[in-house]
Amino acid sequence: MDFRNGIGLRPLGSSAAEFEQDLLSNLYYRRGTTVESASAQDAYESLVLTVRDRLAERRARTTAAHYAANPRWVYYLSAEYLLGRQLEQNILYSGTGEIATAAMKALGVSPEEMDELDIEPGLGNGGLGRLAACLVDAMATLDIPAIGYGIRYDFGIFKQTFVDGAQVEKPDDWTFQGNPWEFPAPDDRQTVFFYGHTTRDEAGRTKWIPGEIVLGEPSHMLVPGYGTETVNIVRLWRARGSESSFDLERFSAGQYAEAVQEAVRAENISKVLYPDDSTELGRELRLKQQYFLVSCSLRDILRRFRLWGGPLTDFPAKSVIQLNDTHPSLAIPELMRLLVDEEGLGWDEAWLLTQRTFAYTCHTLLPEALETWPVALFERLLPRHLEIIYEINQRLLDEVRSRYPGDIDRVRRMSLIQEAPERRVRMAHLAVAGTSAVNGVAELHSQLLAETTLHDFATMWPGKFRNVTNGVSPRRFLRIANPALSELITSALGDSRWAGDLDRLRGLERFADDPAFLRSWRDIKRANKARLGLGDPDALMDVMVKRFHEYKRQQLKLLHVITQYHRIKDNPGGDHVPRTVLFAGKAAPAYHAAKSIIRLINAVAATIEADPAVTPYLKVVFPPNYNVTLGELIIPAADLSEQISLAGKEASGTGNMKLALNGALTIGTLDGANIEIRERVGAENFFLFGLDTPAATELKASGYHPRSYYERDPELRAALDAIMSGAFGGVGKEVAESLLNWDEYLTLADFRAYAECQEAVDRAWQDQTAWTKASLLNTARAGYFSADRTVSDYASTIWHVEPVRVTRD
Ligand code: Z15
Repeated sequence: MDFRNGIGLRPLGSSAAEFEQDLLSNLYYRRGTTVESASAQDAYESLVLTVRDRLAERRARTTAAHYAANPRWVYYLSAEYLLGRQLEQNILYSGTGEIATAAMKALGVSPEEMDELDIEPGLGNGGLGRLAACLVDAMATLDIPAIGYGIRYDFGIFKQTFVDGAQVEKPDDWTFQGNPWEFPAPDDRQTVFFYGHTTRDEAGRTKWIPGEIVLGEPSHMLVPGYGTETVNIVRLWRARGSESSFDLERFSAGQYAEAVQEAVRAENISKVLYPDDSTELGRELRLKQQYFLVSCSLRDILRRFRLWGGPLTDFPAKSVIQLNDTHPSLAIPELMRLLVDEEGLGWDEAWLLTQRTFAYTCHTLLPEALETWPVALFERLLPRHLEIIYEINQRLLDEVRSRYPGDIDRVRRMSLIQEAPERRVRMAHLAVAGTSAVNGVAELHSQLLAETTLHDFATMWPGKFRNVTNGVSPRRFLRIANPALSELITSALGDSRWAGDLDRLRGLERFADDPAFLRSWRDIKRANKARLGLGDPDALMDVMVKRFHEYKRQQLKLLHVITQYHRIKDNPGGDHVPRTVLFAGKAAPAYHAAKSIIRLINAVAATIEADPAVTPYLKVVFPPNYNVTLGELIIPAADLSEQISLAGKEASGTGNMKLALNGALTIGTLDGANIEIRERVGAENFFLFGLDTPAATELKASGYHPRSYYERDPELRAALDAIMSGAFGGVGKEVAESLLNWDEYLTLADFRAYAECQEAVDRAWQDQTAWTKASLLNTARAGYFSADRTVSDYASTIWHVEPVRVTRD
């Protein structure tokens, strides 16, 4: 075979007959079964392999094109990826929809049955993990040579169940049946060190003598681009014991369990995803996971760089590494260690190369989400990295002292080491110091980062700071999640190019006053509600889907639900707007306050459900286990999108974008990307309420007394009194008490404005034509929130990379 001319592959067939043939051959040769005895799982796995092969072929051509182009690569480092189900997306992206459907018919299985067997890899918590998935999708779509690096957790985010309304977690053994989408590459395994100590050799070079050695074994999943030939990958590392971790002596002595205990310990590193979103637990195993990801990925990146053979000084010219939050920020001292200790470069040269290679995305402003690790833990687990961090810190603080002579408080604030109450390493400071670009994830967030959390750094290095507003995949969250609306859009716009060029949705604006079109728009929303099957499809579907966190204020929505319940009870014959209120989301298992809110929502839902005077107007539903798959079902059914975080707390939000894109109107605060959504869809198509960031800051500073709101507002008082008096099965008193006594996130201060805004929502809903027009305009004007736009912003302002086109040859 001549590999210089094409890739030496006989192309797979694109006809229905060829697809069916390939599927049968996968059933026989790969599954080892027959049509007669095939189970649904056999059919599913054969289908996956048939689709996967067509993408693998494109992957081979992509690799060939990348080799030929020798481009600058983007490496996205993320501890989390929430990829969602793969089957439907890969069928869409491989253009095999029709032929796959025909082949499944011939086999006697339905597409729905196949989708049910397609397990979602839940390798993330929430927004940050799903953002990573949307960005890798968009990088492939824009033909950017990129690899996403992550961890292949054996157990993903826990499965949420409710027992008596309380969240109970179940393990997510997502690979129980294997994972047919994955390509293991054990030959690319890497060695990772932990613990031990450092020594210097005669030449003065530092050497790390590890106390534990673990192997990292990669496998990858394909990440196809939409409407292009590019197929990129995410490469996920799994920890394995090394040969030496097997204790032969103990084995010979019959101590079998003890003989493998070191290997078991090693494999625990990638055993389970930490289920905390936006809070840090500070567990040793978590730091081990982070270093494991970083060490394996950097060695792999360097291996790839060496294939090309250029001098190390060209490393940044060929690689940009984007850090998804501080979770992979150990990559900074790790690259320094590789360059200085292993490659023998001088500190200054290594530092310039390191800074030029990395960029850092910050996703929060919450102090409890900013990672810090005890120096003592670092010293034990990563002794050499601590030395390197001290050296980085010394040089950083020298720069601070020379720029701001005498300003010792600034030195203390900017240090990589927090001194009191305990010495800890500040990972965000490390990430800012070791990168050439730092970005927030929405305009307001980036501005607040520079004004508050990272103010000192933004003052010293103003050129480093950027904004890149988040975006979402229009393929997954509109084309796949909402097929009926997608068809309507395609027929209105004349083609389906909008899915790869979302600004084209603007073309829908000319139907904003077309009664027949609005009728279709409304019918589809109704059908999506019926498909979801939770509540009356003619009721207003009011949706709050996101992780449970007090700053997101599910409790504010709940207080309003209770108020609405009271209003209906007090006036059973009134013309109340029928609503289904849908909550969905998980709470971190150790976050008791969030779990109390979940339990109270379920209790309120049950009380309402048991009251026939109220059920015609109000229903509260809480489907368990919110994940990407469930989101794809709920989001297209939403009329109203709840984005009610306290202003200044939600970095961006991305559910807000998905919901607006699917024609939900937002009720929201001036927080995160809500501000940009409102600017684009138009203030008249958005329900705004509540304190803005300066007002919230000022209220807190001037002394906030939640009880005064309780005392002045009879409806608010009635809602809290109902909880306190046990009206909801005695559940939730601690929620009410915490609001009355502390209310960290100013829930009571925003209650009245929220209730009034909800009345404006009810009034707007009475005019269905006007509502539907606003819904259409939300979709038409949401093009900016495509992850394709986000990635093209990263590419032009931070990565400075060019696309590489892959041809069909
Ligand atoms: C996470 O999902 C987010 C921030 C974090 O600090 C962590 Cl640890 C997890 C979220 C933000 O809360 C959300 O506002 C943002 O849209 C999302 O990251 C993606 O940037």
